[in-house]
Amino acid sequence: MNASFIDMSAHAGSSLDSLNEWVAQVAALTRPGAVHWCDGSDAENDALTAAMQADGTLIKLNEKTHPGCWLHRSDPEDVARVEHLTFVCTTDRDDAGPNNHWMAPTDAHAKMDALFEGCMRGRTMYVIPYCMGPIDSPLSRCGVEITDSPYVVANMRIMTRMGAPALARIEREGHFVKGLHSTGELDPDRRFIMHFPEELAIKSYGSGYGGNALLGKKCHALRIASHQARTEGWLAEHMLILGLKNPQGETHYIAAAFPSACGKTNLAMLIPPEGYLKDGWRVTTVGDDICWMRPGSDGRLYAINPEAGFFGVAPGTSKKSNPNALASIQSNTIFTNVGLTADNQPWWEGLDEGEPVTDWRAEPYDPAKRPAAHPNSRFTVSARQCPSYSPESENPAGVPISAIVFGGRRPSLVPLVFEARDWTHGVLIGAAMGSETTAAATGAVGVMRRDPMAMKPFCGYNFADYFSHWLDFDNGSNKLPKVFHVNWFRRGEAGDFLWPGFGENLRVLEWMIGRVKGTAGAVETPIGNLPAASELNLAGVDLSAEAMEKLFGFDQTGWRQEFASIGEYLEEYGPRMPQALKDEQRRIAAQLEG
Ligand code: SAT
Ligand code: MN
Repeated sequence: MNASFIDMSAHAGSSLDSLNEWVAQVAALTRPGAVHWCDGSDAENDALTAAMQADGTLIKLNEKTHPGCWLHRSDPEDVARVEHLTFVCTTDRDDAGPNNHWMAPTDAHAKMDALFEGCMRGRTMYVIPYCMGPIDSPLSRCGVEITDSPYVVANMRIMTRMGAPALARIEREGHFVKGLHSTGELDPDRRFIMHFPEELAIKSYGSGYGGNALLGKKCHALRIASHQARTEGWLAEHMLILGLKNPQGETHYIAAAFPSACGKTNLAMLIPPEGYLKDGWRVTTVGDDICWMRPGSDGRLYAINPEAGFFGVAPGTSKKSNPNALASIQSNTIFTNVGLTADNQPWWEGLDEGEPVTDWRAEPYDPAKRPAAHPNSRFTVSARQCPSYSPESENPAGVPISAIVFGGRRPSLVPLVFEARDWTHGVLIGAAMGSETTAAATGAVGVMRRDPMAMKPFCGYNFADYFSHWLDFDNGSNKLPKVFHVNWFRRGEAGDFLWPGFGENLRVLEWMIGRVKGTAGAVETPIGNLPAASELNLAGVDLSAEAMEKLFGFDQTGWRQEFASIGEYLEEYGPRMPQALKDEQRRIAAQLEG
């Protein structure tokens, strides 16, 4: 590792002055024993990995079955995002909005700098230049994360384009997002994730967990980027991107927003049901979590995946639910907080093969005590290892989006799929999204909350302004995608899921593309267009009468209540909430009265 140490002075005099200056300031504050500039090379990664194996940060998994795979066990109190400790620090509190925790930037800097003071003594400070998106794409944006966690370095290497090419782009552009991170003492009482959108800066202290510590991901690519996107005329969204190829050989790209741990990875890697496969239908994966979109010269929205890897939820991933993900994570993967089999293979609930002997806390597995894998245990793997990986992921121009899909976990009321009448209605559908909470964040699981566009934890500014920004894309010249809402999680009276999901979701995507092309029919209702009974191919799917009614029906009384609640929600944002959205809510509420 010493060989790849670069003296900070190596960059002096170049256009990296501001980067050098910032690194020097951070070093003066945090007092590391050494500074390492990451170049992203294999040699650097090998050296770091060996050091982490030696000190127990990484545990080698079965090299025969899982070559190049590692297990990391995090602190048991540090296993998920911490929304209550995540702040957006804007000069004006209203710019952060009721959707964010807020602190004045000067107070936040003072609080964080006190925590960072001397925190890297005796440790190595890593400087990670990274690019979110293909290195040559005008849609991509760069950042630098400074961290004292080698685990973060190893994950950032998989999740972003990290190292020398990113540093070269930063040198060319002269600007970047500044992210400062330390695991600190991992004390939940000394843990904060602070964002300074006006300064394009992030400070994160006290957690080593993914969304809190891999600053390129949620902190940069969503919270800071959503702010940048608003000022620059694009969108930074919590969406997967998939390519859907039909038997005629046409590929349509779909972007879909679901809250964390609601199946984005599964949908992005979907394998069509047998008959569809025979006919030539294919799904290719561009991204599973984040989507940056901007109008191209033809007025269509073009999207890139700013990430280079997947940070997916392990539990529930199986040959049945997501064979592509399972195939991806057989090698060169970092597992975090999963269980182990007797022969050192990774194991989690829902894997459907093998037996755990050790749980994620390194104790003998006892189902009465705790699950083998933490419900939010994760795998980190390069996107290129996915059998459905789309080479279009590297296209600097991005891919044209034909449809945008919103969805959440809704056990009742919400049908399988419906289509927005137009863009404004689509924005309302996104703004009104609700979902049950999951283990991806600390706090109660299974509680219904509004999670507009799956961005509740990730929008770096006031939701009212965010909805205005979305509405502004309908400017008369853009050719915007059609907008849909799906609900894979509708339950019956007995509590069972009514829709089989997974591969069968392709049937719903097929209907959407039929709508985009004008070949599929729909029934108009006040909440939007539902598939006419004969228009969604259900051949070979066994659905009960209850399922048919609940998945494809429209419950006027239930929706009347839902729209009253949506109206109240919009009012919470006061006068900043765009009138057009309130009018749309009122128009539909009035129709529901009829
Ligand atoms: O923890 S992450 O934010 O990286 C993953 C997620 O919750 O979506
Ligand atoms: Mn996510």
